[in-house]
Amino acid sequence: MAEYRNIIVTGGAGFIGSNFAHWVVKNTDAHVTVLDALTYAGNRANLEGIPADRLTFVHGDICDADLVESLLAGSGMGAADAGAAGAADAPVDAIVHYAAESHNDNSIADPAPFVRTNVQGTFTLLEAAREHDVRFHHISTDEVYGDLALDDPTRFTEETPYRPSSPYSSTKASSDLLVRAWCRTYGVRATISNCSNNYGPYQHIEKFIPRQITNILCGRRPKLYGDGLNVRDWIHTEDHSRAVWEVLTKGRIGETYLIGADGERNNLEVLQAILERMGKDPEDFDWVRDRPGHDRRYAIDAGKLRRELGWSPIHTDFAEGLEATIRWYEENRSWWQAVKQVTEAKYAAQGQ
Ligand code: NAD
Ligand code: TDX
Repeated sequence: MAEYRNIIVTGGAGFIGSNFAHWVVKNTDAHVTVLDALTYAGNRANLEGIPADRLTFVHGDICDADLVESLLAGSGMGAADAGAAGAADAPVDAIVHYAAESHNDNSIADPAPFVRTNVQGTFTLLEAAREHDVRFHHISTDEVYGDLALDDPTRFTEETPYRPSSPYSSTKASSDLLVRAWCRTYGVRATISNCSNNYGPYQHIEKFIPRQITNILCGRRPKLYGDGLNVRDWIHTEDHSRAVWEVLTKGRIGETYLIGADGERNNLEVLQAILERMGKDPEDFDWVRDRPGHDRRYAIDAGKLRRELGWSPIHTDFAEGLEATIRWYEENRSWWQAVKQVTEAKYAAQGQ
């Protein structure tokens, strides 16, 4: 099992990256250096509670080759928070790459930032990892495999051909291919994980579950796309973090691992579970315009991860995980309230 002392977590101020940063600090001895541009989706507050001597925060762009190079060369901490300066004296020995433009609807409205961050940004990091021979783990998505029919008996595996549908998923697929090529051609010590839909605390309220919870909390009606029968395979973000750690420390170089927790549910079911838990009538929502190119169903077979690395999810009760997530948004109104108006105005302009 490989050991790491100082890990760069790109996108560590976003939803899944910040959950991973908290998990690493709580469960390992590694120091975390977060590199995050703090786009609309990043929030420095997501990292609150992590002791200053375990975290270095660098406010910067993964497309900034000079900055990335200086971080790996050990001279880039000038951009770090004053409070955390000097906390990380060990050289960076791994990059876990979460930073991305991550929302499908945004990619349909304006794909340009997706090509820049997801493709150019991954290229920039890979070049630096190659130069400094740093272990690289790439966070990707099940969406690279396209979608499945509702009655298809199969699920995605590591062998499923790539067939991305949206500007978002096509840029994630592109970044995966770059990682594979850099691994094979240049010997970059890389792995890839493709995970299903995450839920849990700190998820931006543009995404399905927190959008509906916060709609109800501020007296708006939830919004369901299309016929509501699209299926997503839900996993609690803490289970994703645990799986990424397994792949980082025990995964075979050059391999891809699919991460999923057998959590298939259609959107209508999930929305009605939220309405019910929040004391609302199950029909108290609006049907809205469907997403163009909307993927029908995602489903992950995580057999390889379970067999090879011994991982299994601990959040196996979706109702319980959803309940805790609802509570988190109820108790952390100040975290989301300021961006609710602008998020909903954007959706309203799209008829959603
Ligand atoms: P998010 O949008 O919540 O967070 C993305 C973070 O990246 C933000 O903090 C943002 O500031 C940062 N960022 C964006 N552009 C940057 C740049 N150019 N330089 C540096 N930082 C930048 O996203 P998320 O939902 O936490 O997703 C994280 C990763 O996990 C992504 O790679 C995504 O493709 C992948 N993923 C997400 C899911 C999901 O369900 N949300 C599922 C599977 C895989
Ligand atoms: O208001 C809504 N109503 C609705 O019906 C929203 C925001 C979404 N939906 C539907 C669309 C999808 O079928 O809910 C489902 C989930 O939507 P999103 O939260 O936008 O997630 P999805 O498009 O499935 O992508 C997510 O999982 C894979 C993440 O955003 C990606 O980053 C990840 O790669």
